[in-house]
Amino acid sequence: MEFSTIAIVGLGYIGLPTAAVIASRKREVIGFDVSPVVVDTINKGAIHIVEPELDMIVHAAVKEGYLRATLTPEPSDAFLIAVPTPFKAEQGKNHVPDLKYIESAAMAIAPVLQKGNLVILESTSPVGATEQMAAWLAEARPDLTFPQSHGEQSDIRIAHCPERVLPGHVIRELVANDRVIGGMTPACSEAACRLYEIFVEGECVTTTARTAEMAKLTENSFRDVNIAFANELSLICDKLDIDVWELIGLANRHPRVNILKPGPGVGGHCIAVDPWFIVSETPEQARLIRTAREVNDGKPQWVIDKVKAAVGAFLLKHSSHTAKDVSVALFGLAFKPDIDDLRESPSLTIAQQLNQELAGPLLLVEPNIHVVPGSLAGCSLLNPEQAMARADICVVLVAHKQFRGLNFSAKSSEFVIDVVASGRA
Ligand code: SAJ
Repeated sequence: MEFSTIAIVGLGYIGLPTAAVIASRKREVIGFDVSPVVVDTINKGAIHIVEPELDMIVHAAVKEGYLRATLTPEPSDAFLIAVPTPFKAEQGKNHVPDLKYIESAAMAIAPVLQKGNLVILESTSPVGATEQMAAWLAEARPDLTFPQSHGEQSDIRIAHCPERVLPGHVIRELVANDRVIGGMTPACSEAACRLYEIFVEGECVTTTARTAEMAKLTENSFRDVNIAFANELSLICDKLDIDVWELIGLANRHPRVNILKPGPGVGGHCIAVDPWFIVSETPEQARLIRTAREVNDGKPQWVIDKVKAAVGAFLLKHSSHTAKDVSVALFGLAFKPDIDDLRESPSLTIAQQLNQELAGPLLLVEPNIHVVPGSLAGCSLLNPEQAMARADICVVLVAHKQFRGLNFSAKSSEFVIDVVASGRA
């Protein structure tokens, strides 16, 4: 199977880097997105997201004519769908996945599908989503045959190949990571392998579409459960007056123990979301996975309670002060170290809630942003030294490199809450 033209549907955090990397291998790539701003930006050779190295690769690919973006899908040899899979808004509390963007993507490409095309779903999806997408395509194009009805003889090949790249390292991981290729039939897997071999240096391992869907959910659930273990230990150690970081360091000296790091909670758009796709389909079986989500989701409130208790202790020690006089500095707002991404950040949630509940000033330190987020309007954005000088209570929420070695020793230890042990990094 030859792929001279490849369409990427959805030019976000996964679609755009994938489009750019394929284009850098000198294939014609047509990126399709519903946002005119995104399409215009890319056609100018620029990017709308923050990801190291991506700007250079997109710029070169557009300039050399291998990558262009469009608002309307065009006929191609392969279609790679990388759109979001959020929760259903009306059932947000039940965490039911919403396939509406996959459905729209399928409907958008259906009119231009041709015999011999390959369609790949890359979006992280609940088990069964690829079969559902195939059903929507078949309904829209009764003149073509699909794997669910015609097996190996189908006109259209369909596979699920989940993305697994780490934000901040996307360009390297897109090329280096192994890929799980879940074809609806072996011929579908074979076709998808041929496509990924254009740019992937890792191994392409084939399986079924359903197993590939579950593999991706499993990877992120594994990490979530392991982070929950560390977060639960931090609560236990706090009660028992044991230093959790020392404890983890000691336990990790065992050759078969590798405990992850506690923190303010789990953020981002993947690990805090994907495990629910398993829970929502198998609620009775997925007990550990659900509990891990609950443990991690409960951590921001634990931090908030700690800060409020420290404010109370400060007032007891300083009888001339009122709650309005006590200033709290938060070090870090991003969802993980050394990035500027605040979306779904537990530290941002903590900041927003403290901003509502504390009477005194809230000082923010986030070296990766230059403007205070709208939801924290009125708070000051300071550098670490300014915040340390002005704050009565310091709370370190993210282990950004700029916070390494900060010396809080001038403050009484009960007024320094270092959730990520930045002082030891
Ligand atoms: N975190 C901790 N303690 C740790 C490690 C992480 O509290 O020891 C927190 C981080 O601070 C952050 C959250 O977990 O809030 C998630 O960060 P992360 O670096 O673990 O992962 P993501 O969300 O940036 O990317 C994950 C990756 N999945 C796995 O490592 C299994 C990535 O490979 C996936 O492609 C990505 O999800 C995705 O798109 O699904």
